[in-house]
Amino acid sequence: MHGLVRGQNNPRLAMVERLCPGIEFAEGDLLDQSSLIAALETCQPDEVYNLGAISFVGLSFKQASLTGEITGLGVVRMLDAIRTVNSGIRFYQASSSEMFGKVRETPQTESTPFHPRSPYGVAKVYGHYITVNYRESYGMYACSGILFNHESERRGLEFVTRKITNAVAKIKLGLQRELSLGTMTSQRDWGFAGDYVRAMHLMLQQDAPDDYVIATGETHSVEEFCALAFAHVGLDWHDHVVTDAKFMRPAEVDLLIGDAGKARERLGWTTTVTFPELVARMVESDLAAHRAALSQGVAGG
Ligand code: G4F
Repeated sequence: MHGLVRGQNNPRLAMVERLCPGIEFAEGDLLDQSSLIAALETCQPDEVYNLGAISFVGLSFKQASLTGEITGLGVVRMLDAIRTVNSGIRFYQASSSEMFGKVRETPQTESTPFHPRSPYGVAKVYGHYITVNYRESYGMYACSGILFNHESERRGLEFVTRKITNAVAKIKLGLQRELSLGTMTSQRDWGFAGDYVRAMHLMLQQDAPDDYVIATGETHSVEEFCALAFAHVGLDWHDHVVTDAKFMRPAEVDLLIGDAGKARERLGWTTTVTFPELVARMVESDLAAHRAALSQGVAGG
């Protein structure tokens, strides 16, 4: 297994090496076509998983054209690199439920029309359709996984789930007093990232390439996530959560809920972690990390 590393002295490299020992790394950047070709020539992979993106929706509003370059055009650069080096390489594109945006039907399926609500969502629609187009035009084994929100204790602190569980742990341990959030009414179909990675792999092991929705089929609001996370440590979220307009977005995706029936039927894919289990494992992980930092006299993030 090889990972693509971007930039000079990338600070995330050490973290990935620690979490996933045994991975080899190649340098490359989704903005630089020739670097992708060189990386593929070096690694000679059978499969390529393109998860590279500016993936934080909030940031995409502030850096819209860069998001288009990386999250959107980065996909065609990778597809062209594959065609140049070995068109037999199987390709997975990380498409997103953000493409559904202002949803046209509920639940969302592979045939639900897109109506993205952010520069990120718009760029992902391009990535999705260029993947479909290269499959149809050049016969490539290219799949698009339309993944709904997938979370774990490894989630970045900028995303709402980890922001909440990290704050819950710090509040419980007396390291923080309150938590500022944006829109509390947004509803998301939150699943466990490990289950979703299994789905990505399954997509590339089939006889023919296709596109699949990956989701739990349940939706919960940010408020519900907060309520469960605070309750897990015996606290009431009403006592600690405040709203701050600076975390609200120029346009919001109000409700997402996916129908993964096709993936269940054709890939045999199912979820293994329920919503309450997901919240609990994330809170427990942040509690353990902050307790460990406290015992070593270090303040955690
Ligand atoms: O955690 P979020 O930032 O995730 P979002 O926007 O749903 O996107 C994530 O899931 C997508 C899959 O559908 C991925 F494609 C994408 O890359 C990313 O992984 O926000 C979830 C909801 C939003 O409605 C947001 O407005 O939570 C709301 N929210 C409320 N307060 C907040 C906050 N989001 C963040 N990040 N921070 C807040 O303080």
